[in-house]
Amino acid sequence: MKPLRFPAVILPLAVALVLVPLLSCTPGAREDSEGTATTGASVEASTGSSENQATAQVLTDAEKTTAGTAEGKKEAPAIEYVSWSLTRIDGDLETWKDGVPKGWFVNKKFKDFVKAVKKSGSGSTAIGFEPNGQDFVMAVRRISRDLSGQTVRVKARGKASEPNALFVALVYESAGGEGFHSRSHSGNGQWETMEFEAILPPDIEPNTLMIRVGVRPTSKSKAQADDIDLGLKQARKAHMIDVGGGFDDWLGNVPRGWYVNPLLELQAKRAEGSPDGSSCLRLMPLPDRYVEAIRRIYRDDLLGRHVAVTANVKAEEADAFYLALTYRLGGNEQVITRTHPGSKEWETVRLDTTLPREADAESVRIKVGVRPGKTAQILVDDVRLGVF
Ligand SMILES: [Ca+2]
Ligand SMILES: [Ca+2]
Repeated sequence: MKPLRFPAVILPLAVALVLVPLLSCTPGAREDSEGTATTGASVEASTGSSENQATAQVLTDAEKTTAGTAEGKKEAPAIEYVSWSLTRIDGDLETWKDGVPKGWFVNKKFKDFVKAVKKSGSGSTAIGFEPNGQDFVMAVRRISRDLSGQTVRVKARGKASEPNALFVALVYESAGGEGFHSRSHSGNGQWETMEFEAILPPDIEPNTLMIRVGVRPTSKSKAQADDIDLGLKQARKAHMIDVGGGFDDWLGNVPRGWYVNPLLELQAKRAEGSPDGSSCLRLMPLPDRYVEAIRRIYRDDLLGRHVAVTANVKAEEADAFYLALTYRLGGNEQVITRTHPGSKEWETVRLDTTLPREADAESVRIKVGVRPGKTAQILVDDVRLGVF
């Protein structure tokens, strides 16, 4: 537990209680297409003083937890971070010897049907296949590493002008028989990525796992492939930090630990209808104001770390809801946002980012809100913060 910052809190809180809080509209962030943006200092100016009331609440929560009164609280499942570590399989196909790409095997009888081809423009080399009318004309890469029990992802770029002609496949033998996973090219005549994931059984026979890329016997026209890769799934579980994102515990009109501009409390209310039967936060849009709930995160052990924020959200309009993580860096407000597609379904909205070491630790906030000019209500539940 990090030490409580009473001196930093009490003074602004006292100021906030004496002065009428500056209740101007909470501005939203300007965003670029990547969903990240920098806003001016106006965000801080408009929400700063009154928000410290929420700060006091955060500290109350911290004290309660220390005192052991948080018993019976549901432990939120950890957020996972999935990455794919690539296994070397010489999938770039740039080096050829005796008519075969390095590291790959091509049956001698396909010698006239498999060729190195220069891709137009890029200058790199791909593999070209010509159907022979009776065989699977293909190149094979044997995977000697034991990948039993792993989740893998196979990707290949391909160009073909017939559906189901060009394919990339993963095959193996295990106690359960032969395993086979594949993806075919759409046949649209363009370069596209063929990709699939497979969970491998725990008992793959040694040296039976292989990737095959080629054309089926039924195909009629030439096809090409390149950039074949094999990724191993790595899933890391986050250390979870409680942000009171269940919206089941309210203090008056405000979810405990969160700040809502008092003028907008009617727009951010407790509601039922969460998939797990619990309470949630209902956001009602306004024509000309952002309506949002803000959670300040008072920790300095997040700086320099990868953090992920998720929220379970139901929205009817695209781009109406936003989940944001904001912090100050060098005097500028940094904003990372993600939106809900407006599918009318509960969906997990997730953002990932790395907080810079130089960021102001006390400026980190999670925001859930609805943009101005929208009409339909938004339900939000289960806001979670994980650090990796
Ligand atoms: Ca290549
Ligand atoms: Ca809830």
